[in-house]
Amino acid sequence: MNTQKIKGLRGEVTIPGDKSISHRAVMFGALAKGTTEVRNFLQGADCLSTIECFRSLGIEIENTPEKILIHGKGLHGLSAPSDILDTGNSGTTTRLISGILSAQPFETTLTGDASIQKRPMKRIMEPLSMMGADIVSVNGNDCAPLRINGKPLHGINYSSKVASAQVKSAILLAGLYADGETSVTEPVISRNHSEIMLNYFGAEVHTTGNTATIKPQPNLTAQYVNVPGDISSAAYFIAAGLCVPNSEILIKNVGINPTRDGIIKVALAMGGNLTLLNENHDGEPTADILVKSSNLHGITIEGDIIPTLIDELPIINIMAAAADGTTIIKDAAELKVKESNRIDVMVENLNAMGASITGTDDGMIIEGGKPLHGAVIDSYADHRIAMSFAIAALLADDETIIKGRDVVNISYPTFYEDLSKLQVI
Ligand code: SPQ
Repeated sequence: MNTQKIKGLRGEVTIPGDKSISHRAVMFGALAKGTTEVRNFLQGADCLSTIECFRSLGIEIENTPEKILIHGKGLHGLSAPSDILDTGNSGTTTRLISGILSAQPFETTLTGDASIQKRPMKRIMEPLSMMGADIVSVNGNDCAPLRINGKPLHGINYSSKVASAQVKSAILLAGLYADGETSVTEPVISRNHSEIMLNYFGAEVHTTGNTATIKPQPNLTAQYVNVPGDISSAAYFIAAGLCVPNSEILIKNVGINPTRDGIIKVALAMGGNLTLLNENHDGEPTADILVKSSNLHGITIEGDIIPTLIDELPIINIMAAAADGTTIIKDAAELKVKESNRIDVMVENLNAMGASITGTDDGMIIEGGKPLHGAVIDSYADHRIAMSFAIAALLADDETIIKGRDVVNISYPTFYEDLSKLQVI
């Protein structure tokens, strides 16, 4: 990507559907009886991987530009795939579908791309095995490919070491098929889209503190799902509006679920001029977000807020580089096991642009306020890295080139188009 330092950004952007919610709508629709209609579905490569996996499991899914129709066959309606399931680049698809496949009366092998084959799967293999699942890592390295031989499952009370919605969701989905209640306790609560949507489809999930409990179900019922805009995608425009001088951007229809809204809290704590408008609290809450250029200052980001902004930490690094003073990020070791090692990759690329950032065991320290200059950036095939540095490029002198720029297709296929629609002043 070639961009030059610009003087200001103005305009409006409507963010595409939430990736986490789009995945879950397809999965739960496939497990429900009847036709589930999904509006504002994210047509990103990760969510398309989920669609393809469920088609391979015998579910008819119609994908048109206006809506997705999932002709679900109920909890016991999946059939054995004729080939290995391909989960692409998607950790969410890989881990959640494993919970479902653990209870099916057939054997499945699933795998994904080079990045997926390095991401840790022991975190789901362990609890699913405790439930009675037969799930093995084919290469014996606790990563995909995974071979799953479905078995009758029993309920467990599981205490997870990591705050992970993917671990929690895999266990809850297996719990739908178990012989008794299943509960998952997390050290800190992670995004709760599965709990909300499972209840909407007729399951019984209760949350007390950091524990989610599900009862086994005879079936789920098809629903209408309108997917809110993805706050993780909105984050790039929040950062652009706050950090590029003379800017004002209205970001429309963004999901502001409190288990995902850490970026809003951080932007405000850094001194950002950010206002929520048109809040709607029916189902998954949404709002429009108005951001204006601000003089940001460094802060410490740690503890319970981390899971609510884990995917936004790369772009928060860019905001921190533009801010005055020091930003310290702690308790975010999970960044090392995402699509890339997001600590190492941020440190390498941001320093290449003239910033001052040091990696730590569980985060990073950024000395803000250093002028950024253009550089050649390697996205390491990670969509969030490519989008973060497209915004950093707007703050830099000279040209920035992003290697692997098209990886934005994973979660935000129209990202560059939407960015270039803003009026440059
Ligand atoms: O699906 P994937 O590849 O894991 O995607 C990422 C992302 O940046 O888009 C993580 F790399 O988001 C995860 C997120 O980090 C999506 C997710 C979900 O939909 O349940 C939960 C988070 O992961 P985890 O491991 O904390 O549960």
